[in-house]
This record gives sequence, C-alpha cells and structure tokens, in this order.
Amino acid sequence: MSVAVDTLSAEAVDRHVRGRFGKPCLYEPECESTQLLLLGSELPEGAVAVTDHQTGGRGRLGRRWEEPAGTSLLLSVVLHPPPERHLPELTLVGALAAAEAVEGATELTAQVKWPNDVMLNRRKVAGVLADLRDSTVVLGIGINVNQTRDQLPLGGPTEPGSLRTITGRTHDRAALAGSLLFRLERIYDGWRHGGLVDLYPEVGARDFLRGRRITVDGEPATALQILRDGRLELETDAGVRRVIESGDVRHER
Ligand code: BT5
Repeated sequence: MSVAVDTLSAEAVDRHVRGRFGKPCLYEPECESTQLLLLGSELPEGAVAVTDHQTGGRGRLGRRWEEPAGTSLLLSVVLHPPPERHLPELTLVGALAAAEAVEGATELTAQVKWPNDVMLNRRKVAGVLADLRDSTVVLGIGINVNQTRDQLPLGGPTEPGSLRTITGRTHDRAALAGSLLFRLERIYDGWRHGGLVDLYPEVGARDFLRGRRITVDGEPATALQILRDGRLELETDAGVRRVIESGDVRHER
C-alpha cells in the first residue's frame, strides 16, 4: 500500500512556521536529497528544504535513508553556527528537537540514541545527519511519519518504526514540520549561547543507550552515558572505560 495521506508543499509548511526557522522554505516533490538542495547555497540561517521523496536519501557513513514517497518528513535546515561552538554537538541538537517534535505529536516519550537516532517504543523513528561545508552546517532530519509496517526498511541493525505504526493513526506532516522547526530554533539558540551543557538535562533524560549492551565498531561493551560534551562514555567487556566522539554503535535488541 502506498497512500499519501496528506499533501506537503512550501505553502503547507509556511502555514505552520512560527519563527525564523523555515524562512525561506524550498519544496521539491522529489529530489536526490534535501541536503544537496542546500549545501553550497548562500541561503540565510533557518532556510529549509523539504521534499515528498528522496531518490538518494543519505544516512551517516555512506548509508542510505529510505522511504516511500509521501510518507515521511524529510527536511534540511541551514545553520551558521558560531565558531567557538563544538560542531559535532549539532547532531544531538537535531536529535533532541526531533525527539520533542515526535513527543508533541504522539504524547509518548521519545529517546535519543547517541549520536543521531530518535527512538520511540524501542524503534528508530527518526535520524539526523549534519553536513559541514565551509562554516555552514546543513542539518538533515528524517522522521518516519505515515509508513505502514510493510513500508519500513528491513534488515537494518535497529528496528524501524513510524509514528503511524506506533500510535495507530496518521499524522499531518506539515504540522509536524512546523513543530520541529519551532523546537529546533529554540534548542539551537540555547546551544548557540551555552553549548550542549545547557541542554544536557533534556538530552541526558532521554539517553536511550544508558546501561545497554552495545558494540562499538564491532567491540562488545556497555554504554554508560552521554557526557555533557556530547561524547559517549562506555566500558568495554575487557573492563576499559572509553569515551568516544563518533563510531558505529549497535545495541542488543
Ligand atoms: C541516519 O543515518 O539515521 C540519518 C538519516 C538522515 C535522513 C535525513 S532526511 C532529510 C535529509 N536528507 C538526507 O539525504 N538525509 C537527511 P544512519 O544512522 O547512518 O542510519 C542509516 C541506517 O538506518 C540505514 O543503513 C538503515 O539501516 C536504516 N534506515 C534507512 N532508512 C530508514 C528509515 N526510514 N527508518 C529507520 N531506519 C532506516
């Protein structure tokens, strides 16, 4: 089944834009990736690209982000962060905003799986990707909104879910876009002023991996916590405490 349950357009998103994030809003019915619509552009901070379908949706480390047309929120935003900030933290900024937007839409508690996933009922419902070019960051957020169970990708390390498979109802993507942009602007402004330390209570409270069995680039370990600087603290099965800034982290289901 592949039904578009709502329509997405620049005008539909505009109706839900409440702050400076979302201005301007570029909409393409289909594109390779919303990241590519913005990378290298001269657009101001808060400019956004959205689409109904990506033919080459990108995850981290060369992976793919896949969705059937008309089911998802696929959005990228231009950021011009201050040079003193630590840019890898922006992935967590995006994940926290996506988690809050998902919570607003579902009235469930979402969690952040370090470094870039949003989990709802132990399923991955959103992913975040930050691309840096010159001093501009393009922050991409994909949220699975109205996919049915058989429209979600099979075979990944983390079980996927959509707001629809978890709540049993469809959700308005344009309204979700407005809510996401509003929350992202507030969280990003907080980060601009105080860095991740200021946002830490909200991130730490949603730390999905805390205490879980994981592998990091294949090595078995137990995740301890996301630290105030955005890195992940873990203890390997060999008893070595490590702090990592990036890596491929998989958890036991
Ligand atoms: C991510 O990467 O989770 C980042 C995804 C970012 C997507 C947005 S959409 C708007 C913007 N434009 C883009 O081109 N990208 C951004 P990563 O952690 O590497 O996860 C990728 C992995 O998640 C894949 O290898 C699959 O296993 C799995 N996956 C792919 N599509 C998925 C989906 N729709 N839902 C859940 N998991 C998915």
